[in-house]
Amino acid sequence: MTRERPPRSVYVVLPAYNEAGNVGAVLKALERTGVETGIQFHAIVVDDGSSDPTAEIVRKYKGRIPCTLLVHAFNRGLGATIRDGLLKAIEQADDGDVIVTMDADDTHTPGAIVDMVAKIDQGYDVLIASRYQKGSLCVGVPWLRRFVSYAGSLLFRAVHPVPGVRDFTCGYRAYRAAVLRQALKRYRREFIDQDGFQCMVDILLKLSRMKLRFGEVPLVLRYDRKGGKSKMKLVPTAYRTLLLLFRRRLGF
Ligand SMILES: Nc1nc2c(ncn2[C@@H]2O[C@H](COP(=O)(O)OP(=O)(O)O)[C@@H](O)[C@H]2O)c(=O)[nH]1
Ligand SMILES: [Mg+2]
Repeated sequence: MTRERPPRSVYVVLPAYNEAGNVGAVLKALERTGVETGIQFHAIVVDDGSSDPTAEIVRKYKGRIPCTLLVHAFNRGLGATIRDGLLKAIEQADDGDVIVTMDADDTHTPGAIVDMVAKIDQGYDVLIASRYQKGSLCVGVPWLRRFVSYAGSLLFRAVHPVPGVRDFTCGYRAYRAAVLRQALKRYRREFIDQDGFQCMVDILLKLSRMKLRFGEVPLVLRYDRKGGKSKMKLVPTAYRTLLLLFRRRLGF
């Protein structure tokens, strides 16, 4: 007789700043993927002081997919948003659950979640949807952005290698919930203490000091579907990320 795997939930943290035009499509895609795969999704949307009706759109989807909505009274930036979303996910998840972070702009397709969850079942702890794996596809990404990202990847691999990781900056990831809980115990308030987009790199570098198994799955990035401009400011983010890389390499 085959033993049934106990039901496991996947908590999806969605940082959202003025994503009223996109977040509904993301929640719909999660709902559809849940029906197709049997994965129990629970969305955690953090509306970071949006001036558009992001929160209202999310409330409309609450009956269709289990969903927690956190709202910042004013715009606090991606670092604080990811922190609040991850803390809520860690609070709600069981150790055997999976916690995912994903953009709310409808450029990340949920298929990668299915691949990442399968890898977690194989024994991996942290998975990245990577632009640098066979089978990845990036549609509509401006060339300068591609170039800076790739240069960053090469630099990270040379200066602060993490076995199994090529894409250090992509925010689309899956973590075994127990691992994030462990990291929170180890680092406490310092676990997620970077303000801007560099918070994602920082989380990865901190986790790399723990004995964990890292892996990647191919990313399909549909930048052509992005409604509105990127909120990531390339030059300041690249500068802060570089600074962080060298600080962490030197051990502080
Ligand atoms: N909370 C918060 N989220 C943000 C902010 N800026 C961007 N985001 C969200 O972070 C994710 C990444 O931003 P995005 O514009 O897609 O950057 P890109 O994918 O790097 O071009 C999206 O889900 C945004 O809604 C911000 O100031 N605060
Ligand atoms: Mg995006």
